[in-house]
Amino acid sequence: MKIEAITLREIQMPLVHFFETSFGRTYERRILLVTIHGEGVEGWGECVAGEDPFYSAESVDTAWYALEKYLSPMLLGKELSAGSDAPGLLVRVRGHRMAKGALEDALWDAEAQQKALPLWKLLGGNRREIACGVSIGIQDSPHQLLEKIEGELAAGYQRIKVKVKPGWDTNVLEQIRRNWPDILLSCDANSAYTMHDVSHLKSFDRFGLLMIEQPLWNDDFYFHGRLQRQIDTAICLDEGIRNARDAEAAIEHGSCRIINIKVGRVGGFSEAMKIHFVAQRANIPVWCGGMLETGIGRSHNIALSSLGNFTLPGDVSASRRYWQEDIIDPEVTVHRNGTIDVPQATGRGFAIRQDLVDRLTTRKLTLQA
Ligand code: OSB
Ligand code: MG
Repeated sequence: MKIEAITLREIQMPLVHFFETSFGRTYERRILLVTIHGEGVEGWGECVAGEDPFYSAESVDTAWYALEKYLSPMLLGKELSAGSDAPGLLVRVRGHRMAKGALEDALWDAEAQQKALPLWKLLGGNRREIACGVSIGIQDSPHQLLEKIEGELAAGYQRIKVKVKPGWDTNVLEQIRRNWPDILLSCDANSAYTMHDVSHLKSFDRFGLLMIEQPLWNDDFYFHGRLQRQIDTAICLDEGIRNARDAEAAIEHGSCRIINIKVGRVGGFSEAMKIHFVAQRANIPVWCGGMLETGIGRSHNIALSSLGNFTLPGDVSASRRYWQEDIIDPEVTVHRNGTIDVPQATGRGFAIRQDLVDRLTTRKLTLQA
């Protein structure tokens, strides 16, 4: 497919409920969307960078800059046969993985349409449905958190993950376990602890958690290995895994027993799949993380989650948990047994609500070949 034009666009969408992690609270998302135009096909990608550089160094604005000045020009006018062509063409740019991921995923999205294949099939997936969990942010009070958990369990979600930080951890986990001793429960610290907290983290073992996600520094796996040898709870790395090399090194070093794969964090589907296979060969289960995506990123996450080693419930959940109205049709819904159907239609399997996208757009730039 010849890349004729690339459109960058920023949309603004308020969250149904604020989302708070150890690094801050978000009420409204600013989201960068990428559209690749070529030979009558439109491929869409969503950049998962946040409004601020708090989860990683990237933000909406750094991604826009990288996409406008460097990454889009590297693809414009090129004759590309597949989404997997993108990483090689973008390799000269260091970092900016979320920006690259948006572009590469748009290309896979276009490729699936052009080949009239469902995206998940193009990626090599084989699941008909994916298992879903939810990530629940820090609330104003533990009571509010318990109410939220009750609602999500009633909706059928298979695993509850709560955000933790010093001061909002063992106290809330204690209360959760008192109410629900047997549910699949995990926690995510987004790097809120240090090696001074080892004995505190060790005390989480009593909660029988499925995992503790990224307890230490965002760029570390050396000390996570040291921590993993001192606690029974499985460590899951999120921020710390940037690529398949990291995954291999982290596994070899014993830094984690589980990996969270986010397609944007690692720079696109090609790298996400590599990580999936590295983990599979080492018997390390993976699951698909979320970044408060609109339906576009969400549909891509569903496709990725259909691969064989995504054996744990992910953070990919229903559109209505995030948005009053999602920008895809139909929106993503979850069955009472906590699963999402993998769509059988070609491409991403969800149509773009173009009118709604246009109404939400706050800036837009089309780059021509
Ligand atoms: O660490 O997984 C994370 C959201 C924003 C940034 C980082 C994370 C998250 C989530 C939310 O946990 C997952 C979701 O529901 O999309
Ligand atoms: Mg995380």
